[in-house]
Amino acid sequence: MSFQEGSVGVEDLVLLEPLEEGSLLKNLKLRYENKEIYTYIGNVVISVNPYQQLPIYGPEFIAKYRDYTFYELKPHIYALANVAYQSLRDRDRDQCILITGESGAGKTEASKLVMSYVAAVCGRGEQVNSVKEQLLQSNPVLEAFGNAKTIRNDNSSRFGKYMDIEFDFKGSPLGGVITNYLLEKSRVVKQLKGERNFHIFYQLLAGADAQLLKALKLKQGTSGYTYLNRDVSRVDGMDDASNFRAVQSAMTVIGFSKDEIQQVLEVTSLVLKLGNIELKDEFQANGIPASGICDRKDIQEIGEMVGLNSEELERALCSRTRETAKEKVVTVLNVIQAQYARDALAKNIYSRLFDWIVNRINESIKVGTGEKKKVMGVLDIYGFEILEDNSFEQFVINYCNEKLQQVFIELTLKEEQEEYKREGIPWTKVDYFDNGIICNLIEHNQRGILAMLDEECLRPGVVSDSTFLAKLNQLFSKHSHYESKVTQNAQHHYDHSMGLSCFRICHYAGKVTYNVNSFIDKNNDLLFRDLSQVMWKAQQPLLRSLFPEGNPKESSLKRPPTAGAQFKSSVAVLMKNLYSKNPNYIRCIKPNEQKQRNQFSSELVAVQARYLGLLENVRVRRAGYAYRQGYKAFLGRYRLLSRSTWPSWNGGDREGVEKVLESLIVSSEELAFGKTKIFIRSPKTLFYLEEQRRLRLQQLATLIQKTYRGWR
Ligand code: AOV
Ligand code: MG
Repeated sequence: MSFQEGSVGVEDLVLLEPLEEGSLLKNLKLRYENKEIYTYIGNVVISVNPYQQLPIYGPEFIAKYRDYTFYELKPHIYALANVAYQSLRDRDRDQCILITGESGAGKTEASKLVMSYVAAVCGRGEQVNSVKEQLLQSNPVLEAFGNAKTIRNDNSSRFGKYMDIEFDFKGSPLGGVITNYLLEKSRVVKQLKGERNFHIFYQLLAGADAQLLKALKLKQGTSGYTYLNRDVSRVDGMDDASNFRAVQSAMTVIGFSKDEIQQVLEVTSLVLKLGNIELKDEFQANGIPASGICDRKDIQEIGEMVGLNSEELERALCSRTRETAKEKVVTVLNVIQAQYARDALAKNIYSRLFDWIVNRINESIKVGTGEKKKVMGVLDIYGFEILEDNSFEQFVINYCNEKLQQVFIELTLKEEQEEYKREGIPWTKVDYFDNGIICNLIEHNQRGILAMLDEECLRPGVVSDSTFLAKLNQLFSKHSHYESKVTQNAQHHYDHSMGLSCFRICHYAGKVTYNVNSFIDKNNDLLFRDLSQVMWKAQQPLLRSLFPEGNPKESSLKRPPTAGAQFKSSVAVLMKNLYSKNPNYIRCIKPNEQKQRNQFSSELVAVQARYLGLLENVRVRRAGYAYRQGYKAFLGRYRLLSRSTWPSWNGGDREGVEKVLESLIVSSEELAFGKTKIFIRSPKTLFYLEEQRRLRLQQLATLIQKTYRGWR
């Protein structure tokens, strides 16, 4: 059924027969087994992680895809990148590339393929090359600080990333802007069994020479650090030491000064050393439990390294000052509270360092505001997560995916229908699920779950995760996408798998049960002021700049927005940005849980295919037309195929297109004439047209050569 010689299965699922889940999976499997990891649904690319290096990348392939139109070669990310780039350059249409899929499905690799393709085809010259280098080198730096080995992926991005690459009118890159979302900072102090902390810690300990280690007051090897899991320190096939050198050199290319790099490493080392500060029980004279530091060595070394008063740090770790309008009240912290304060400080320092690094990169790649720019956005963001134990992090990640699904629905499905309507072409209605109701459940300004959470966080009096849950239960007891033990009871179907401290949301991709434990805490994301004040007093400029609220002149009453509110507003900005661009989709699929090549688990893929909405996507495409183009552009490209329109044509564009198509063997069912555009049902027909055009061009070239010889 394929339109490409020598291909396996169908290259475009639009051509699938019969159209159902089983055949879709079979087709993906067959192709995967033959190392064809890419498949289209119209202009959407499905990518199945090969877990092996395939010989389909690099300059030779880039050159090939650059010279052909979308359906002429085998499906490839390069083809998608090419269409996006050309349409940006030639048609002045801002683009975005949305890459989704679950952890380990290949999103980050796909985003790097897009970037390397665009870098290879766009502009030349010393200035342009240096911009390209900076953009590309941002990857190793962000991965060192933002990626980690997890059970599901040895190089898992623990943050979401959106990057706008900006071009001038000729299509040469000028620079860009990176936005990062929600670094998983809990990883800094604790990792699951079999997982690692962020790569940079291991890179630093493996790659720093004796002199640097000494300056950073570190010992070689990972075994001496509490914040680094004991059970894994190395990842197969990953060379931490050489990656450390690569990161340093990438930072230099981007424009970090030597001094800045040193400060970044000092702060990184500071986090490790904080973890080694052991706390012990102490009691005040009146018997009240307090806490103290077991061994002052680490805290003193921290003090020396970044120039802060280690006694003040100790005091801030073990006690807390509350300020009221009239007085300051100091309370001592018990060991559990002091450990909590220490870990909160470590997480805060690291996540603020990460934000600082992103900002610093942005400073280097920033483009002047005066210039007119064309933009290509690349979004590489965590896919939908259903873990055994789902918490606040999964909740916001899944919220983001719910919003992305909404963009997908609205832009792809609705746009498609609306375009047919505009063009006056009959449309067979395709039913699809509109997930607006779920988005609303989470994000509604007054009555959404996030708003309820904020309300609880800000409410005076005793608040807890359970008062928050009680509120949700009361408010959403009748909501069709909300469940909890309480509301279930009311509905008489009792589910033993759900704990009392849980609520469940029926996401578009499936049901997810969230445990409310520490929702309030994570949303509040507060750092005791004592700690930020000590950090702000550090002599090291970088560390100091990370804690502006530690400045005593800053009002202590101003409350920073909650984590949920921040995330919601950054998602809103992202959505606005995406809606203003022409979307291109890469849907990544993980073929097996073992990270193994040549293994395709149909069950695992079926789940992903469902929540990526692949079948629905094909249905819409099929009900419609795979290809469409304005009459003028179409005529421009194909008019040489008919004697009526070549070499000259004086009539209207639409009549011209009719003449061209009359002269070819194209069934009328394949075509629809809209008000401004011609619609072609299957890619096959397009491929046929392209082939005819190529033959005709060859013919014309020969003709010209002959004539030219005749003249001589
Ligand atoms: P992710 O970005 O989707 O997961 P990655 O892009 O990091 O997943 O891919 C995971 C691993 O799969 C990579 O480290 C490669 O080993 C392999 N891989 C992916 N794509 C390819 C490819 N095209 N060719 C060869 N190997 C590939 V996460 O960031 O965890 O959500 O959080
Ligand atoms: Mg990733």
